[in-house]
Amino acid sequence: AVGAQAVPAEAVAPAGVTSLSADTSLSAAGVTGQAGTADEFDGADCVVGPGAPGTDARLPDPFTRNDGTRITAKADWECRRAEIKKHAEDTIYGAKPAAPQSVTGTVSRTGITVNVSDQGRSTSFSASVDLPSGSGPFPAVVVLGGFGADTATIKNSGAAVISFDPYVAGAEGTGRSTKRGAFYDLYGSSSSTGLLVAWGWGVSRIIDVIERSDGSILRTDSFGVTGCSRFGKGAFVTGAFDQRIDLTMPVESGTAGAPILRGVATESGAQPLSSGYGEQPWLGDAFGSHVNNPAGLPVDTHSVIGMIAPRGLFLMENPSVDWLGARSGSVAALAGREIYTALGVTSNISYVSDVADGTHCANRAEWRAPMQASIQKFLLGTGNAPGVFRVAPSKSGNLADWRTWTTPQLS
Ligand code: MCU
Repeated sequence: AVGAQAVPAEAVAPAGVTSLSADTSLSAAGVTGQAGTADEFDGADCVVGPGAPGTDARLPDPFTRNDGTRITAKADWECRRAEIKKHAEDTIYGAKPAAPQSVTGTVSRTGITVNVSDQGRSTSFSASVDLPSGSGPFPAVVVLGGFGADTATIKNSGAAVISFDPYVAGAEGTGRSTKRGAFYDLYGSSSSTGLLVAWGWGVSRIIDVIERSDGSILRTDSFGVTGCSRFGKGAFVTGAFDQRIDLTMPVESGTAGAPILRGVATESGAQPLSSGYGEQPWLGDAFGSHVNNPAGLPVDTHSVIGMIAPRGLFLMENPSVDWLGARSGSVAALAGREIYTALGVTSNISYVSDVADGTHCANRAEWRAPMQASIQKFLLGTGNAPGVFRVAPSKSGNLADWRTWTTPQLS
C-alpha cells in the first residue's frame, strides 16, 4: 500500500540476546528520561532467586532482594526489577510470554497492522494512527480504549495517537477458562494470564512493528501509553511490562491499577479486591488466592511502579469517586517515588489528584501542563521532567503508615 512499509518477516531475538542496541534501562539515557532503544524487558541474564510470600500488611521493602540482601547500587535495580516482575506475574497479573517467534506488519499514516505467530499459532490485529501537525517522524502514544485520554494534548505536544482497542487482545465478559482475543489465540483460552497483561502484550507487538519499520512516519524509539479507568489499569501494566515505553500515563485506574492492593482492601468505599478480581479477568488467575490475603503478596503496586522506574510516569487520579481508591493511589505513588529517588530521578514521576471536576474520566485542565511537559521530556527529549506531585487533601495517604523500610543511598 502507498505509504505503508512492510516489516521484514524475521524472528524476534529473545530479550537480552539482540545486539541491536545497548541496554539503556539504567544508562545515562534511561535515567535522564530520553527516548531511546531498549529491550522489551531487560534482566534476561539476571538470576531470579526463589521468592517468599509476603508477611506484612504494610508494603514490602522494594530494595531487598529475594535472598534477603539489600541492593546498594543503581545498577542493581535491573536484576531486582527482574525479581519484582516474576513476583508480579506469579501472584498478581499472570505471565507475559517471551517475545513471539514472528511479528510482521505495516505502518501507514492512518493505521498499523500486526501479524503474530508463536509456536505454530497465528493471529492478527490492527490499530489506528492519528498524526499531529508537522512533518515527523513522530513519537507515538498508544491510547487504550476510546475514552478519557486527552488526545488533543497528546497531539498538541507533538506526538501521534495510536488508538488501540484492548478488547481485540483480550476480551471482557468471559470466564477465566474461556478467555478470548489475540493473546489467547496464541496462548490458549485457559491461559492463567489476565487481560491487563494481554492488553500490554498487544501494545508490545504494535511496538515491534513500529520498531522494525523504516521510521519515516513514526519514530522507532519513542513510545508512550495512556488510558482511563479499566484502561488506566491497562496502561499501568503495559508500561510496567515493556521497557521500550518511555512514558506511562494511567488515568483513574483504581483497584487492579496503580493503587496499592493492600490499601484498597481497607480504604473506605474503594473497589474491593474481590471485585477487582471478579468483575472481569483483568488480573491473573493466581490473584484469586490473594483476594482475602493481600499481606501475603510478595510485592505491591509500589514495586510495579519500580518496574517502570526510571522511565517517565505520570499518574492521574480522581479523589471525588471513592470507588477509585485515590488514597491508596497516593500511597503507591509516594512509595514508588522512593524508588525513583533512590535511582536519582525523583522528577521522572509525577502525580496529580487535586482536580476540581469529579466526573470519572473527565478531560481535566490540571493534567494538561504536566502531560505536555512529560511528552516533551520523555518522548521528544526537550525541556525538563515535570516532577509535579499534587495530592488531593481529601485522599492523601501517609507513607509512614505503610512502610518500615528506609530508602537507600544507591551508588
Ligand atoms: C476504574 O475502572 C473500572 C472499575 O474498576 C470498575 O469497577 C467499573 O465497573 O468500571 C471502571 C471503568 O472502567 O469505568 C469506565
